[in-house]
Amino acid sequence: MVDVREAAKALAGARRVVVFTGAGISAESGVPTFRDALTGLWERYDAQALATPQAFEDDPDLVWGWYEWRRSLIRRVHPNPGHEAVAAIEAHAPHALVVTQNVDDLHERAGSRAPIHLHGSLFTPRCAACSRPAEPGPGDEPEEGRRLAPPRCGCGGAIRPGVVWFGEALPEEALEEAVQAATDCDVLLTVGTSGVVYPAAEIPKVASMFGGTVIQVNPQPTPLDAVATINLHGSAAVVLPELVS
Ligand code: BJW
Ligand code: ZN
Repeated sequence: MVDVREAAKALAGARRVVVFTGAGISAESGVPTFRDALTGLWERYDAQALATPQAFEDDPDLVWGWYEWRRSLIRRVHPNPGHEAVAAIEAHAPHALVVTQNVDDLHERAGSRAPIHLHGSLFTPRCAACSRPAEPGPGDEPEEGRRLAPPRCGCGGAIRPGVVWFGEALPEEALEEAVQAATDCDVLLTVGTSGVVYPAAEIPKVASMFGGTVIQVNPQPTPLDAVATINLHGSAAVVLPELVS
């Protein structure tokens, strides 16, 4: 409670704020976190192995089916009070930037202006061969656990999800903007990330190194506990609204 008040005060007094989010912020909307993603009929697969260029090359129908299933799930869910509190923080701070690792669009749907998507988006497919953007399509609503052949580009290449897989570079401008904002910020609020995927996990560390106050919201311990000035152990949809009320 004391920590929540201290965190709310730090946020209210900050000129420059970065909100850095991971899968945990969307959990209470009904989106499984990345490390919990393979439940139900996807259970026998390993998310870390599916989210690679190699997996798409080896079995495009399996990987495309997984992503289309996730995209159809995102379409059916709604932003939660955590996303809404982030949009409120953004509206109140003189300078605020939302940096998300998430590939869903729930920040946008909650009213965040232009969140940076460090790991891309489920809604920006492109050709795996020529990189030309493709239409996200009406959504084939594949059944859970089902393979689905990816559409083809005019060049003959397979359409792939517009996400950043393991071993791929993050979008350069997005990463630079996020690192610059972390360098300059008074407060960085990190929410619902396990903090184990790099280079994204450097961002709270950069903020701390350059003198920013780091506030973490997560029900579980993470490696970022060591970096955070204030650790709020709770869920995003409960704790974040308390920071803006
Ligand atoms: C709640 C909650 C509630 C639950 N409220 N909280 C340095 C050291 C070691 C390895 C590396 C390194 N640098 C690079 C690497 C390799 C690799 C890496 O980091 N590997 C580690 C796993 C060891 N990184 C890469 O490969 C990156 N690329 C790269 O480095 O390229 C180099 C290069 C340069 C130039 C040219 C070419 C190459 C790319 C990383 C891309 C990551 N992509 C993914 C998949 C995206 C698509 C998809 O979704 O399928 O992004 S992986 C996955 O992890 C996804 C997420 O954005 C990301 C982070 O996960 P996140 O968001 O933290 O989720 P979870 O599930 O891990 O955690 C959820 C958290 O929420 C938990 O803490 C819960 O407690 C909490 N929670 N309910 C609040 N209600
Ligand atoms: Zn093409």
